Order: sequence, then C-alpha cells, then structure tokens
Amino acid sequence: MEALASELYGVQAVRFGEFVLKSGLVSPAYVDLRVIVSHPALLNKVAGFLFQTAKDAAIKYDTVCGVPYTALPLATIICSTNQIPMLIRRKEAKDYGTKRLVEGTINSGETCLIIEDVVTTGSSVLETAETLRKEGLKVTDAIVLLDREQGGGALLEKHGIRLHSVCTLSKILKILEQQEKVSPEMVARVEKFIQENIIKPPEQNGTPPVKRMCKEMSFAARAELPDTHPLAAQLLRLMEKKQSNLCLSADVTNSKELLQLAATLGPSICILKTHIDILDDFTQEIAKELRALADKHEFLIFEDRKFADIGNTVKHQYEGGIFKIASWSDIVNAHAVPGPGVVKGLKEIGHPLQRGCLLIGEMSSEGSLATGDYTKAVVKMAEEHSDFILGFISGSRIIDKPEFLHLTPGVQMLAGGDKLGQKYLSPQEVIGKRGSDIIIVGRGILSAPSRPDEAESYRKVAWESYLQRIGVSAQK
Ligand code: S5P
Repeated sequence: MEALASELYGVQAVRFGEFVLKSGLVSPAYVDLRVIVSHPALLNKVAGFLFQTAKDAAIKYDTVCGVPYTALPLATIICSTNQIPMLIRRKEAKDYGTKRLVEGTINSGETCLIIEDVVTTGSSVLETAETLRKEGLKVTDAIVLLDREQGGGALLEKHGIRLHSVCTLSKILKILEQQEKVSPEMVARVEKFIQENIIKPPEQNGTPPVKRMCKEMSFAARAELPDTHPLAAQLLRLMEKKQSNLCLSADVTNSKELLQLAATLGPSICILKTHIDILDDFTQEIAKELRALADKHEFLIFEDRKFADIGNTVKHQYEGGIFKIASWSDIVNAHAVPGPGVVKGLKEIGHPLQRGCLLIGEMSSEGSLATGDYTKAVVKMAEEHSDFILGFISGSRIIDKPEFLHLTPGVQMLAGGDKLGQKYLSPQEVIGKRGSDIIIVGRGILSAPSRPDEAESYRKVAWESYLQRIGVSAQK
C-alpha cells in the first residue's frame, strides 16, 4: 500500500495544493486517476489491488463492469487476467436512443461487480448500477481504488450496494505524511476539507425521510435492498427487464380465453391476476398451462382470492379444495379484518413454497370502509409479517418503505366508474402522483377492440409515469 500511494503521488494522480473543483469549491486535494493509463505497470498493479479487495471481501459475482471511462481499462485487465466475463456500460447511448446501454452477454439474474477509480458522492457508481439493474442484473458490491470519504459509501448502501475501497484519501495522506511528501499542515487541511464536505444521504441531512424518497427509487434498486422479499425482488427485476408495471386483471369466465390472454398479453405484463372461482371450466390442467405461460413470458400469477377468515380456515382454502391455489399462484391477497391469524395461517402454507401475499389496505370501490386507522393497522400488520407480506392493494402509497410493493386497481385511461361502485383513476395519477408501483387493469383492456394493443398502451403510459417519477426521461 505504501508503494502504491507513493507511485500514485509520483504520477500526479493525487495532488495537494489549491484546486478549484467543478462545483466551484476550492479543494486542497485533487485526485485524477486518468493519468495511470500512461503507466502500464501501475495500471496493472491497481487492477491487482482491486481484484484482491473483491477476493478478500469474499464477493460472489459473475461479471465485472467498470464505470466509464477511467475504470474501463482496469475492468479489462481484471477480466482478462482472471478469465471473468466483462460488460461495458455505454455512457453516450442516451443520445442515440435505441442503442444498447450495456454491451456484452447479459444473463438476467447474474451478479455484476462494479469497478471504479474514485468515489466522492457515489453517484457515478449508482448510475452504472441502475443501468445494469435495468438489464436484469444484480448489483450488490462495488470496488473502488480511492474513496474520498465524502458520503459515497452511505449513498450506495442506501441503494443496496456495498462499497469496498482499496484505500481512502485519509489513508493515502497518512502514508505520504510518513514518507514526508506532504506536510502535517497540508494533512490537517485535507482532513478538515473531508470532514466539512461530507455529502450525507437525505435522512442524515436533517431532512426527514421524505414521502417522495421511496417514489424516487428505481424498481431495480428496490429489488436489491436487503429487506426486500425474494419474490418481490424477482418481480421488481422482471418489471425492470420487461419495462412493465402493468398487472392484467384477467376477469374472464372461460379457461380458453384466460390462457389466450396469458399467451398474447404475457409479454406486456408483469403480473396476471386471476379470479379462479369465476371460471366455469377450471381444471388443474388449466393451472398447469397458465403456470407454463407465466414462466415462458416471465410474469407472476396473482390469485385475487381476498382471504378473510380465521387462520385455520384460510390455510385450507389456500392449499386445498378444487383450486389448490398455493400450488400455482405466486401471490395471493388477504383482508386484515380477521387480525394477524389470517396472515399466519396463509404463511404456514405459502412461506415454504416461497409465495407472497398482499394485504388489502384500501379499496377502489365507493364507500369502502378500508380507510384511515384501518389502513394504518394493515400497514402495521404487514411490517410485522414482512417475511410473507410483499405489500399492498391500495389506491396510493400507504407506507414509504421501498421494500413494500403497492398495487392499485380501479385504473382506466379515463377517470370515472361503473354502475356497481367501482371508481377509476388514470395510470398517470396512480403511478405518478399517488406513488403506487403497479396498475391493475381489467375491463380497460378486456373491453378494447384489440386487447394486445390496449395492454401495450397501458404498459407504456404506466412505465413512462414511473420513469418520470424517478426522474429518468423515457427512451423512445
Ligand atoms: O379495491 C379493489 C381491489 C381489487 S383486487 N378493487 C378492485 O377492483 N379489485 C379487483 O381489481 C377487482 O376484483 C377486479 O378483478 C379488478 C378491477 O377490474 P376492472 O375491470 O374494474 O379494471
């Protein structure tokens, strides 16, 4: 490490004095590692240190991606030396619209390790991570050569990324002080600068965890949070991959029509919601075929059974009977009216099968009693059973925890309602303004002349509302 610090100093990758930063701030330290590409031995050495740091931290990963541009040659050396597949993130793709954002073979679900030269706020690493996550990759760790210790680690941690650094600015300082390359006065100045310029994540900054915080997080980032239920994480990833936050409410009474819907609309949706008890010709074979279509088109199945009885009864309703819901449905939902017993009963069956449940926090129907304190009690119940509860059916975001999903029914392009008390809001209102994650659409799609076209229209509007909400401009 001593030799590395001295070499970095020697090639002027780390300098001390007075530098005006891009932000206008005057800094006593300047770090610019771009210069190391002109020093092949040092470049190799740095790559070696980065690789070793990942090894020491026992990180498991399948591919490596360097944050453009300085870390690109570093990632290349690491991958070439150790025979690891590499991915390249394009920085300029935005300008070209349809160009790929990531080059290389992307195997969805694999873990990609991010390599970076310097981290200050962590935003560059985060940008790369979000791009990779949008491609269906997992990002759990990033390795950086030099951490300027100005809050990057904390920001990344908030987004589910552990930051490991080969060295920190203060450590380099200490070494250079010992080597008498930097005066004690300069060390003091730099340390003071670091202390005074820590960019804290919002909630440590005196700003309370704002309601909008979770709304601004990408689905991909939420998938990686340590407390996100594995099934919710799977859903969030496939949503990002398919660019769909549309759940089709397949409220049809004939199994042929149900399977046809699944086959034709499958590519546009993230979830297919059933009311299996309205089918007049249900057999287990239909459930099997539906399951196969769900796997083929990568959507989850949600049986909208709305369990609402004591634990012992719902256990039987979930596992047995004609429908054997637990055997084919990824997600079910429940009313909280009976108290926690309903969740405990369902969990006994669903948890070992890696299933998940949504609690009904609010309803879209006129005069619904699920409001106010009731909704609050539902949220509390969900928090107490977050190993099985994925989130809520609600009209808007009812808790600002990114681990919980919010699904909203009562959605059509035009607000309004039906004759039986259903009330409709637009996708833009539900996703953009009310902070929900997924729209549930039934008749809005089912009664259209072309169901696939209408599903695509809903998918696009809901997805663009999501992108706008998280502050990303939609790519055409
Ligand atoms: O509050 C609710 C909860 C649900 S799950 N309001 C609802 O409408 N639903 C369901 O969403 C309802 O049972 C139906 O299957 C779907 C809405 O269908 P649409 O045709 O009105 O879009």
